[in-house]
Amino acid sequence: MKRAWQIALTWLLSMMLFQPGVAQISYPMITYTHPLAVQRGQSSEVEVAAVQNLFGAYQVLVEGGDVQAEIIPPKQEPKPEKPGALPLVRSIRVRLTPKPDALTGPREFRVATSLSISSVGQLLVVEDPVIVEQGVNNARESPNKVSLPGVICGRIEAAEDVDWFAFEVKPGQTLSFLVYCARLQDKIHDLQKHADPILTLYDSSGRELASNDDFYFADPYFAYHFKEGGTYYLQIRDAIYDGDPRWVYAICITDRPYATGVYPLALPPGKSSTVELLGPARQTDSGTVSVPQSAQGIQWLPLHIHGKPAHPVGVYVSSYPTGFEQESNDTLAQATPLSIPVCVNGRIQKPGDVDCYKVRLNKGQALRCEVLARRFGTVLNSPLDASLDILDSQGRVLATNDDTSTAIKDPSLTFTPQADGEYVIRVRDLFGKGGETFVYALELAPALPDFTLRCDGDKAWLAPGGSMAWYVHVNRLHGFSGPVSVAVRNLPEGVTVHPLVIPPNMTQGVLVLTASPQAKRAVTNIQVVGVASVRDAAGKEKLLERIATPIQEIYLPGGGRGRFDVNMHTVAVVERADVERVEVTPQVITLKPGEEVKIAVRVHRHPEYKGNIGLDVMLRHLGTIYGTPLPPGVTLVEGKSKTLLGQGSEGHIVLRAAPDAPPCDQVPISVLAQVSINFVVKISYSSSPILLSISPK
Ligand SMILES: [Ca+2]
Ligand SMILES: [Ca+2]
Ligand SMILES: [Ca+2]
Ligand SMILES: [Ca+2]
Repeated sequence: MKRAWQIALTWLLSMMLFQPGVAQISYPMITYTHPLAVQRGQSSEVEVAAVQNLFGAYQVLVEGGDVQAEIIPPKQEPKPEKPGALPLVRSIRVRLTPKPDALTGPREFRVATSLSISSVGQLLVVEDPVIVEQGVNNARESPNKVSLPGVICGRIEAAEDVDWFAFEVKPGQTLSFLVYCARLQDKIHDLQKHADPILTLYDSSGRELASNDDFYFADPYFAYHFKEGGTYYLQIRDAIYDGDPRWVYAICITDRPYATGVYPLALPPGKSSTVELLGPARQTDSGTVSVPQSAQGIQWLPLHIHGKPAHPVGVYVSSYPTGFEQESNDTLAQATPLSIPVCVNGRIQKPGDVDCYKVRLNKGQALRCEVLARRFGTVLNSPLDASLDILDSQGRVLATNDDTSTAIKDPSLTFTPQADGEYVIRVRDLFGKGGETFVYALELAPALPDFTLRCDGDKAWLAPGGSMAWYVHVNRLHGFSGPVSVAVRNLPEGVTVHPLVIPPNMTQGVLVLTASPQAKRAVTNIQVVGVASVRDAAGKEKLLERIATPIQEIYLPGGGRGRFDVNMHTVAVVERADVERVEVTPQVITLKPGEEVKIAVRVHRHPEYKGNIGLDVMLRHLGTIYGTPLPPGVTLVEGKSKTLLGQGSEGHIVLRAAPDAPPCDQVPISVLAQVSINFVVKISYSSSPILLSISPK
């Protein structure tokens, strides 16, 4: 069997021998993994499929470090369809081996090829044996017979596809049925429409016993207690009978205890805590969760039941002391007293329940209040749709919030009291619902200067001598107004990044990653880290470090550029690119307010790449700016710039400083040379950074 590099070499040689084509190198966009699940402690083979090209795949990086992955060489060497073209590889086979004690649950992964790095793919680590859907199972009369416990992996592969499974149950058994499907599709780059699975249980006479559509967001879950033994049937389909060959699913069926959630939801770090188990198949009342000392924020941690390891649960780890609500606390007079800072655990335990807390606040000292209960795209899945109010002691509502943002349905707010005194914080369900599973954590802490970072660009792949750009966005919080220094940790050998400081009057900056001309093929997961000096509660200066959340571009129906948070941030050195280098002159610019500068751009193409190239200084799509390094008062003069190079290689960019542009000092900007892959996806290669200053008037 040939190794990937030998296959790549064969291909490179073939490129030299044959007529050149218009090779547009994209990144592979992983669409599905089938089977979706792999059993821990076992080696199993899965198919990983992608849009664009997986040719030259040589390594799979799996999140978490507890799953070994090995690419199985193809039985037949991929051949190009046309001489000179790249062989097209739409799927690869990967052998996955999760460690025996690997945490069960979803994992992100990426495939590194000699030409690129893929978008994020998803796989699921499970405890029980994997059963793969076989043949025609579209009717109750022709089901796949499965033995339990097990994890059924299949696909809703076409419109009107309905998958039937039959299994034997012992009298008195309680089984949990848990589906992973829709919630793994949100991070998939190129999946225009998403599945909405619905799961239904039938007895042998065709009577419906249980059904669920949306429990974990769009994915179903239910449990059923079987009084009588015998054969039972399970059906899965899309809620509107739609289908797609890329719609893979896993149905985890077990008779072990299963908790859909725990109370308390907020746990302290560095401790083992006893928790109440929630949900119809918990089978026992309590378990324990051990939180590592280093854990912080939303976590997926193993639950222990009767001292034995069970499945993981989603919890929130707060850096503040944890507290508990004390019922009755439905009225202002009954409010549970708290001292700040605190992360208090509460539950809207029946319809109409209201939870009130009272705190003493001083005039002018801002308080941050945040509810954590249910967050799309995370493991927090309380049914509570919380609403948060701040009231004065007379019961007047001073501040209120339902949703932190369109993406975060949990409420949060910052409240600055106008007078010293006692205030009440009130939590309830927006629609007056409630129940034992309606748990939440409420974090109350002084609103101290802070910031968060997001990075547009979740992956970069660099040919030797080449550069790519990422846009880092800073969200300054609670009066923080200082500069943020940004660096990148764990870059592959031969890759460097230019220093970036996002000045106080800017909210974003560009990171230009560059591979040295000698850099060899490599791939690593990296971290983009921001550091800033802030004042703590005592007014002392301290350094605050925040890690950027990588955001992956997602292809939206209709051609929009969507974005979704992912966990893996990856940089690779590849063997070649369509654009080898983007040369810009000058590289250091000082403008007076009102002045213009012309930047000459020369694109060094790969000899094989003859297609169109466009230039820009901003990351834009359909009129929306997703990233710009330009300081305030500096604009791109479109009319004087030559950005559409067609099949040429030379252009220019004209920038203008407005007459009132404020001064700035050596702000890095860069020029992008863009190759269109399709209507939506552009691959942006970058120049090295240009340092732009504006002198004071
Ligand atoms: Ca099917
Ligand atoms: Ca559903
Ligand atoms: Ca309550
Ligand atoms: Ca209450």
